[in-house]
Amino acid sequence: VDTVLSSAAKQAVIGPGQPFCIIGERINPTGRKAFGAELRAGDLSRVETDVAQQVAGGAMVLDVNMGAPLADEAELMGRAVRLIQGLTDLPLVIDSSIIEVLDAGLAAYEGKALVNSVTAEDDRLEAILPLVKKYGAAVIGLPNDEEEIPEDPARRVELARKLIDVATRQYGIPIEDIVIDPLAMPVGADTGHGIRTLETIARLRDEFGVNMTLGASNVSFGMPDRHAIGAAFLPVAISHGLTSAIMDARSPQIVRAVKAADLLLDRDPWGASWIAAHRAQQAAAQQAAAEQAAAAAARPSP
Ligand code: THG
Repeated sequence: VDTVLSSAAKQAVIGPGQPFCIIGERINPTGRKAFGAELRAGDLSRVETDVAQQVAGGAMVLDVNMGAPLADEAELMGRAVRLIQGLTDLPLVIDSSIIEVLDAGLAAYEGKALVNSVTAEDDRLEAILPLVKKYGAAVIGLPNDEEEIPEDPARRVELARKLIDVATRQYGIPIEDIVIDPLAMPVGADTGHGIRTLETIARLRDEFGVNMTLGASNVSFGMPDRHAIGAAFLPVAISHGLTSAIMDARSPQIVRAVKAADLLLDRDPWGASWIAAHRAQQAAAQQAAAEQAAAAAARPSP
């Protein structure tokens, strides 16, 4: 099944036969002190560079999270969504654990957004799924409940089943608009986390055929050389059935690993995208060299 997101002018499609969907994680104050302070002061100026860098890096969708402690998150989310829509036509993910913030983001958004996220807790499902339905959005489901974030892949699959059942039967949300997060956790905290995530991905694909996304940077958190870990994890996860990730789209190492996986798994017919990206890079390098040579020639010789 394909999950189709849209902005006013553009679509992004998440699906098992599609190129892997790169969702840029960067518009998020987590781990960014200066950005958090700016958000508390109502200053969104840094978002402009964040958008530009992620678009240049190959993001196909952008995640927007305004979760800075003590900030007016709902007001910021509404403003951020309006601002970003003026900077790019990539579809957006509205990322918050607060219902009013999701509502503010959806109200400001023109198109079909991806709501990030709802858990399998009854009160969360009852509060968030009506919003998803009202705005005709798609939604990310996290397979945890009031009791636990389960370690066991089989338990994650059961909670995903609950999420999918409630969303489709009680709220009439089509299965293609449900994206399940198999839960990615730091291998630095427990080296068993990676394999549990991968097993969950394979089971979710076989059981429901749903689209999936996860926070790819979570996996490498606290470890050195994070990009190398991301570049190894994502192709493996993709071959298990992962169809999108919230990830660092500014990292050529990670983005190229994903593009190579598309090529190897026959999601880049004739390798056209792989070759086109290489040619564009060569052309950019040639252009830069020519400009440098012209600048040197224009300088008076000593
Ligand atoms: N699942 C879903 N949504 C999510 C997550 C998930 N949204 C939030 C998060 N996890 C994914 N987004 C990020 C954003 C940033 C980072 C990690 C995940 C990150 N940032 C650097 C850091 O903290 O070291 C910033 C460092 C810097 O620039 O200074 O790691 O799992 N559904």
